Amino acid sequence: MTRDYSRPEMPRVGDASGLEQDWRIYPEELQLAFRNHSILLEGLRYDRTPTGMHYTLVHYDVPEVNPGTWRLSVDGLVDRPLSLGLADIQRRPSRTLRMTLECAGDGRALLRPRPVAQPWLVGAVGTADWSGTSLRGILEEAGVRSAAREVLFSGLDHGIEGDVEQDYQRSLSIDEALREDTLLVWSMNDAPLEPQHGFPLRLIVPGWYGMAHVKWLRSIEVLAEPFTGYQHVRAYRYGQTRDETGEPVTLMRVRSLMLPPGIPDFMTRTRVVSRGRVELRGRAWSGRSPIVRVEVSADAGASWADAEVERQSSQHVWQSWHFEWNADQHGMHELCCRATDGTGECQPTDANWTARGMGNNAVHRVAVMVD
Ligand SMILES: Nc1nc2c(c(=O)[nH]1)N[C@H]1C(S)=C(S)[C@@H](COP(=O)(O)O)O[C@H]1N2
Ligand SMILES: [Mo]
Repeated sequence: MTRDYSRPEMPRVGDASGLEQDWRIYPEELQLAFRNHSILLEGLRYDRTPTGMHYTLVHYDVPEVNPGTWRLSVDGLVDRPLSLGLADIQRRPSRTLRMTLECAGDGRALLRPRPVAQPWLVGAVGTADWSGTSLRGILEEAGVRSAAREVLFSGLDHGIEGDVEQDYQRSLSIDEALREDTLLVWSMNDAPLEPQHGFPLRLIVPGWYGMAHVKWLRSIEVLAEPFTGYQHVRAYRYGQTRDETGEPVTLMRVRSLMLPPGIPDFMTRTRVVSRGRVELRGRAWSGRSPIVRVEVSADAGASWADAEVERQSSQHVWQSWHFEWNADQHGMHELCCRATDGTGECQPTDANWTARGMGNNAVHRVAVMVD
């Protein structure tokens, strides 16, 4: 099934190491940006992101699924392999979890040099209510054998990436898979999953960057050995070159975003506000712990002041923050925000550069003109 596409006639963009030194983006990146949209920053005002404003990321194509004939197989190191229809799964005990989800590549297109891939600026994030059943219940029914190390999740989507033809596949350790909040969900924001969000069933793994939440599930396989597929050992790694293995990408790093204040200039999105008091607000999250602090700078990060941070409404959900800015100086300003989580991690001023552009959680910057 895995085929090698490293043939000279396959078209490529970027240099040999998959990087681009220039600011100008390729048409191929624009094409990906249209397919995979981020949140509109003004959408940060909603506690729960309206489904159509939630970011989406689809590596290959949205697969065609007939819900009447679709089945989920559960096999590998289990005592009783299962083949479940959607109705079988929906008859199980259900729960709803509100959760913030962010793509690990968020912020990639702000890096220099720029890794050529889905060119996220900021806002590959959203918060939704996900309803489904615990994966643990299904694994217990199948009877996981004691030699189990990992659980592999395969999607129905198929494509070519990094010269490798593949199904989209990710695994979890058996401990992660058995955590109570790891869910198989069929609903987003009280409606059936939209095709682009994984209809009919997807995995939800709270705290993890987006790649773990496998959409369009077709199979769950319990493994005795760690999975070494493309999305694990190559794509989602923090390495300084594309060949370097680096640390695996796992939980979401601490991050904050600001709702752009005032009104936008159409072309550049530069903001214009009137002189005086300006209410700044936004959201902050981390996959590791609640947010304990958000700071705002009105001078491009030279000085910082504390914003007020709301308590987390439930685990795994972003927190809102607000700050009253005394905009008494005419002219251009660069507003910034940065968050700190309960583990003490704070967003860096300069990006964490990696060859695949993962986990760039540098401070959010917004250009504002005071009129
Ligand atoms: N089967 C499958 N699952 C997938 C993907 C994919 O391409 N195929 N993309 C992953 C990535 S990288 C992200 S960021 C999230 C995006 O989820 P969303 O589109 O519902 O926001 O889905 C993940 N699950
Ligand atoms: Mo992602």
